[in-house]
Formats: sequence, structure tokens, C-alpha cells
Amino acid sequence: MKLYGYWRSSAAYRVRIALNLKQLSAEHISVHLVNNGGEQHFAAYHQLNPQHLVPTLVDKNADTELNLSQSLAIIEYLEEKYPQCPVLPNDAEQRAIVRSMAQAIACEIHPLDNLRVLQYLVNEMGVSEADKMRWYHHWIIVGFTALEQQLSQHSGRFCFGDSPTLANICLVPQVYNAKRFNVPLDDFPHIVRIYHECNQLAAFAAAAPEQQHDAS
Ligand SMILES: N[C@@H](CCC(=O)N[C@@H](CS)C(=O)NCC(=O)O)C(=O)O
Repeated sequence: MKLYGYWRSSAAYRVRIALNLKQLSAEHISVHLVNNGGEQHFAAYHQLNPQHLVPTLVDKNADTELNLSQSLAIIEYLEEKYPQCPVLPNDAEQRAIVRSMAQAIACEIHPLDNLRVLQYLVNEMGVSEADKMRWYHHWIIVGFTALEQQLSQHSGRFCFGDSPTLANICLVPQVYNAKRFNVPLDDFPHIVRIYHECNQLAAFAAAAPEQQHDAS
């Protein structure tokens, strides 16, 4: 398997955690999101991922090669193809709750604070750096406020019960981003506790941005 990603990409970070939890190895290929105008826009990369986003997973099977975009689709593919160390519960209702928490992060917070959205705000709409950061903080705080309430109902040691799931896989990179841009987290005790709990596990620690070969 090959994973095209970038050390600071939180969507790639999710897939790295899932690979580690499942004890799967992949060749990590760096697509620098900033240098050279952003290598995600290079023609060679479009062949793999027409969305101009990382991550992309390439998995060679007997006679086919799968190019897959979208971190949640990639992780669900890994879950089905490599069921060891599952990241989704067995029970349908529990799986739905885990997906609901994961999507609260991956669909409601992350896209609004993505690089290309921030670049559009500044470069095309003339938004100041200060207002860009207000936007960034705002959407994390709105999303984390709702998630904190879900966690108060469902969390144990991790987001759902006492095993790490897809919800934790999405949570940790989003908290990493929040901390990087100094979003105040005092109102989110469950989120902060679970973030630290996850990072005690080697699968999460080894996936951290600073541990990647392209970190600079
Ligand atoms: N929903 C996508 C999001 C992918 C995404 O937004 N990736 C970001 C990095 S975290 C990216 O490639 N950004 C490039 C850009 O904004 O130009 C997923 O989960 O894979």
C-alpha cells in the first residue's frame, strides 16, 4: 500500500492512525501542500486524486489497483479489508454513534478550516489574518461544543467506551490543529482528556505530524 499525505494534513493523520491501530504498513509519499504552489495541484497528482486533496491510498490487489480519496472512505475500506483490530464496534447502533461523532468532526469542522478555504478567505475575499483566525477558532468551538455533549453521554476511556474507534481517529488530529492555533480548550474537558489518553497509545503517538519523515 502507498499513502500520499502530508505531515500536517489532519485527514492524512487520521489514516496514519488507522493503519497503525490495524498494524498495517504503507509507503508514505509526501505531497507538500504549500511548497511550489501546493503539490496537490500538480498534474501527476490529479491522476490519482482529482479533488486536489490529500490523503490518497493506493492499494494493489491481485489484478487491480485501487486509488482511493477521502480519509473516512479509506478507513472504512481498511476496516472491511483488514478486519483485525477493528475501529468500529460490532453493534449497528454503536457503530452509528461512532460514525456520528467522527462525522461531526470530519464533515462539520474540518472542511471549514481547510487550507484552501482559508486561502480563499484571505486571497480572494480580502479577509484579514486576524479575521481568518476568528473564523478558524469559531468553527472548532461550535463543533467541539456539540461533540463535548456527545462525549458526556458516550465516552469511557475513549470517545466511545474503552477502545479507540474512528471517533478518536478523527478527534486527535482536530485537537492537534486546535492546539496549534491556540484555540482555548478549557470548556472541553472530555475532549482534552481523551486526546491525552489517545496519545498514550503508540499507534497515535507514531502518527503525530512531528514524527513523519516530511516534517519540517
Ligand atoms: N474530506 C477529505 C478532506 C481532505 C483534505 O481537506 N485534505 C487537506 C489536508 S488536511 C488538503 O489536502 N488540503 C489541500 C488544500 O486545501 O489545498 C478527507 O477526509 O480526506
